[in-house]
Amino acid sequence: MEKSLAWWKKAIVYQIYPLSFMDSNHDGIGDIQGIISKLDYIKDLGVDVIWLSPVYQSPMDDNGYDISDYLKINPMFGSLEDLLKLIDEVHQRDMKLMMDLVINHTSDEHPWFIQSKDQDSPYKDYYIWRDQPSDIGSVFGGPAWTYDAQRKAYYFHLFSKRQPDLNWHHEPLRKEIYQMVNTWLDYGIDGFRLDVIDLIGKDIDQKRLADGPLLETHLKELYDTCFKGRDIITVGEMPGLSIERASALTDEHNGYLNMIFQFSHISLDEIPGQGKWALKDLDLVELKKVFGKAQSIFSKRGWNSLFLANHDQPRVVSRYGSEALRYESATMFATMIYGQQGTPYIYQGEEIGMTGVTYDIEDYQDIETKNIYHILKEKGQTESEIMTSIHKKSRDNSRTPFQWNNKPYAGFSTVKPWLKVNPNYKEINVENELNLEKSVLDYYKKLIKLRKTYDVFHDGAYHCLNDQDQEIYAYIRKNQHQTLLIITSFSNQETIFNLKHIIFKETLLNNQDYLIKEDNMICPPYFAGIFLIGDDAYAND
Ligand code: TEU
Ligand code: CA
Repeated sequence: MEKSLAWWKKAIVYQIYPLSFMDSNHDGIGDIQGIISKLDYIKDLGVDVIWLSPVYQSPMDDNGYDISDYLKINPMFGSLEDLLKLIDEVHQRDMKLMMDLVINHTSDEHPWFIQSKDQDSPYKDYYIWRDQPSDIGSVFGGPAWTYDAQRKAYYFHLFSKRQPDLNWHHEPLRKEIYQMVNTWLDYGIDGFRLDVIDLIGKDIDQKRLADGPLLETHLKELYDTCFKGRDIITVGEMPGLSIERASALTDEHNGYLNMIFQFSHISLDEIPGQGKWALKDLDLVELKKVFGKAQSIFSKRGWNSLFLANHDQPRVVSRYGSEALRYESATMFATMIYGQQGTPYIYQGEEIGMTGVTYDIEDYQDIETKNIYHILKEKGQTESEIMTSIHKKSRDNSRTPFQWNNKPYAGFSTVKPWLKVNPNYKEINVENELNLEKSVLDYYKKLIKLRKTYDVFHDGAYHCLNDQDQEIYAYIRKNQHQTLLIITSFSNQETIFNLKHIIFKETLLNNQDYLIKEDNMICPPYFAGIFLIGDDAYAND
């Protein structure tokens, strides 16, 4: 079945983490005016939509994912006027702006929560209160229940204890949320990324949290009250949802969201069931299996989002690739993921191949990292075991200030930033990338342009050629007009890809030179290439 190609299916999305993007007023904190000053850079990349992580009023316990007023802008980022200006400047450049919507929980400083502590307040049921806690744990470590002396009861919080979960069973709360959502849409923003939205249907007494019994009921109400009839882009972050369910919830006819961030591929480098800090190497065969499943399921129903990184995930080069072969591995991963079907998401700095950091524990700012350090200590892990996990997985890996140039603080600010700059900024920065003959940035631009030139990236069928190969990931994208072959090597050694039956027509993009000897392509470490090939029997499923 041919799919209609809504604009958001062809769009390239760029995520901005405002704290770390650009500081305009010299306080060490990124801000809205800083973003405005860099819009031409983003436009030049070929971006269509900007996703802005939260800039709302917040005590910043979880860097803004703890909101104390949904309709106010945090003064550290600017004013509502600045935000309206941002919307306007984005639109003037023919781009769109998507905001973050964090409605599973608020800050403990939200007036609703403060009033909810009073048994007699009209807000008493806005949050989840129980006389006795259960054994549910919080995502950031420790119990998901905290006792409140005023209310003389426990409130539920799946994240930090300063992020109480809203009670979605309570209709007046839902109505206030919808009103707020519509207010933002009426300001002229173009859509939302919905934070941990798979949690809003939970039934905590049955211990059903992600994809809970009322998820679809609430999503439908949200859709009918706020999204329906508006030409916007919506993506739901759903860490606890299966690929099958993600496809159903994004169905073109009776879905509630355009697409979902689904995390099956993200958890492959952790020991199953032991959480993100229990490290395991990525297995390429497993990765192909997960991507193959998603490509197949979404080709029939719903729509996929393509991402490897965001503000919660470590930098791709350091996580899966090679810092020594930074250009090669950064461009290879981009080719591998953005060659697939779905809407690409680029996280700020990915396009210049920024890397992770190995700081001392004192230099980390992230609440999850700080918590886990103490929890793993108490569990008896050694300092070096703990720091190995933190260096690999801390969320601060991707939150270090954006590296614009080789001036102090990487051109992000003129004063010491809120989080230490990655010491490699003199080598890795936008200015350098613009001067290099072969740069990650230049490759990203070419890749984005290519995606916009060939519709086969949007509508072509996917077929993996080598499910069981441990080094090379090769797949076909095919529609009635073209057949593409995408070859990516996950090896830091030279590898061989056998080309028999494949008739090359044209090389559309490659990150390095390759050699063809008889039937074989000799691929250098982290090779990536996209080729137009002859029509053949491959992509028929
Ligand atoms: O993240 C949701 C999420 O699943 C995280 O718990 C993720 O698993 C975690 O960061 C792993 O380290 C969203 C936001 O993206 C994140 O920044 C917030 O901290 C979280 O929700 C709470 O709002
Ligand atoms: Ca600032």
